[in-house]
Amino acid sequence: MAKCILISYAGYPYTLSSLLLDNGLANLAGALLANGHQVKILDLATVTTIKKLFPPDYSREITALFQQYGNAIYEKGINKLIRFNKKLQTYQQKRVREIGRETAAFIKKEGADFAGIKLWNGDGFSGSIAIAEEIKKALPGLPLAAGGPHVDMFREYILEETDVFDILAYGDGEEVVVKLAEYFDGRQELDAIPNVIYRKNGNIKIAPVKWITDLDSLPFPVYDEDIYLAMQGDEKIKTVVLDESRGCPNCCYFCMQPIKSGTRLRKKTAERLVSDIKKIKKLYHINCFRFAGSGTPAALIRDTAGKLIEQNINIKYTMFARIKDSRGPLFELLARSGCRAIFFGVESGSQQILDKSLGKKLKVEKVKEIIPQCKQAGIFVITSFIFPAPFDTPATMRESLDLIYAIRPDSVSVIPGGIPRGTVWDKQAAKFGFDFENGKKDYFKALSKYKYKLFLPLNLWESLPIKINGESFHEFIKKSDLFKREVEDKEILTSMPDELVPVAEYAGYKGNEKEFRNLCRRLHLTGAYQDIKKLNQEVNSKILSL
Ligand code: B12
Repeated sequence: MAKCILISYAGYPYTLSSLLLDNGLANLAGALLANGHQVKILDLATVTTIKKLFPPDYSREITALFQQYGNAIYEKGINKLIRFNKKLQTYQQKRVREIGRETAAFIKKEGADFAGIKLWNGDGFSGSIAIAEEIKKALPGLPLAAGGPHVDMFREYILEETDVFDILAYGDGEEVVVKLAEYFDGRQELDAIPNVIYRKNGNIKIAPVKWITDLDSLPFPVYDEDIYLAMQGDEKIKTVVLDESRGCPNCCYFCMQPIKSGTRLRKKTAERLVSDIKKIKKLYHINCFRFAGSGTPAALIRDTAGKLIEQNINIKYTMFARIKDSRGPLFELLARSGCRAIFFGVESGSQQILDKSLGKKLKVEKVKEIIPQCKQAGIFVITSFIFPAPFDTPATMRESLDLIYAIRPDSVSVIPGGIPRGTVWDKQAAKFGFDFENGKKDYFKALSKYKYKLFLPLNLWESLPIKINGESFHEFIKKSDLFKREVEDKEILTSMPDELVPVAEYAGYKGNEKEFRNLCRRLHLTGAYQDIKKLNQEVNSKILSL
């Protein structure tokens, strides 16, 4: 039997969302334990990591800057902000190496046959490489496997960036991690394991994918404090993400989901979901949930909601849903069963952009019909918009803004259209007006390492070697910023994710989500770990009390 340490470092936890529990890690631990292996989870998205990455004098300096300049910080205070951002990045790059050494010391003390690292983008990726390098230095014989969303997105590009990981794993990880444990135990051939990517005789080998077809066969996720160590105290916000469905047959041109989890929709049964919820409530006293699927299937959530009401199970939950599957009466049922927020992918108010640029199979008229029904049921509605997308013009921007003003969602998420690897946009890039300045490979390599400069306005973020609709990356993302500002000017909130809606409610900000969003932003951007801890304590005490 093998012992595995699972590690996840997603970079500086820049949103409160980062502090929610990680279902991927809990599932992997569940799978290993169910097969007789040993496991510990080091989830580094914690309050302690915020403390480590943001020294008190830096925290005071940035707080003073925000106080001094107020809203004028991006104009009058911009040079100071740029200098601060650089200084903090340099500090964090050094400090993360120390986190790597601390992690290596932990593994040494615990003893392990291999480490499994979950990879994320931005400083999560560069930081995880630094941590892995420190582990390799201290424990040269310890095999390192890596998986997670960043591997799904970039696959073999990661092996071109670094050779610190011995094996990468993409797709569903529950069966793969068990096979890896057997491999490190000497009972399994690497060539026979699905979903793995590794170097063999100088070449990169990508094993074929295997999706778990029956999601009811997934192991029960493990959040025990002695396994999932960050469960101790108030390091995390104790909301559990439930894997109710995976895969998506829609294949919208821009979306990574079919690549990450396959084109076939797979789902748990309502019976299994309700049994998981009951077990999580009983074992961990947690009553706040979020569904993980990119669009929780309507029939599944209807059956689940019915059972929650029937069995008098008191929870709050949020999810992604599809407009084309939704109906008014469903929302009333969901609201009664504890649904607090739903995130809908709308993406554009222009039918032409939806059809030609996004391949979204959605009618603007349907958006106008469904969103008010969902709001009417008392559910907090978030709609996402991709702006700009290929072929967007000032006229289609107007159409999107007009749609937003007509339906007035409770919050809007705005992102510029990037090209996820493997999507229709990637495969037919030229047709959509994407022009890779130095070739596609160069673009994906740059994207895989792309650093977020959270203190700075988007136009000061590093550029990427791509032109979109004939414009530079900078010009393109500036338009996204402008779109967001127009929405905010009409008193519609932006950037409030669904999973934080119940958290805001527990923290006493129901109906005042804008203030909550601003508070969280300020606390995370100033490294105010003590205040974040207090917030976690307050929220957790309510999540855990029944
Ligand atoms: C639910 C969710 C969350 C939840 C749960 C986290 C999670 N499970 O990843 C919460 C709210 C905590 C969260 C937070 C964040 N998220 Co999030 N989240 C999602 C979402 C919607 C679904 C993820 C999910 O539940 N998948 C199912 C689970 C089971 O899969 P999984 O966690 O990836 O783990 C499986 C495999 O990856 C694999 N695996 C993972 N690690 C390893 C390691 C080894 C060794 C092996 C063998 C296998 C393996 O096995 C696992 C079990 O099958 C996705 C978007 C999407 N639709 O996919 C974004 C997504 C994963 N999040 C993203 C981001 C950026 C974040 C945040 C950084 C910030 C933010 N925007 O909120 C934080 C960081 C969290 C942290 N730990 O610090 C990005 C990641 C992009 C990237 N390349 O890194 C995504 C893809 C959204 C996007 N398109 O931008 N998120």
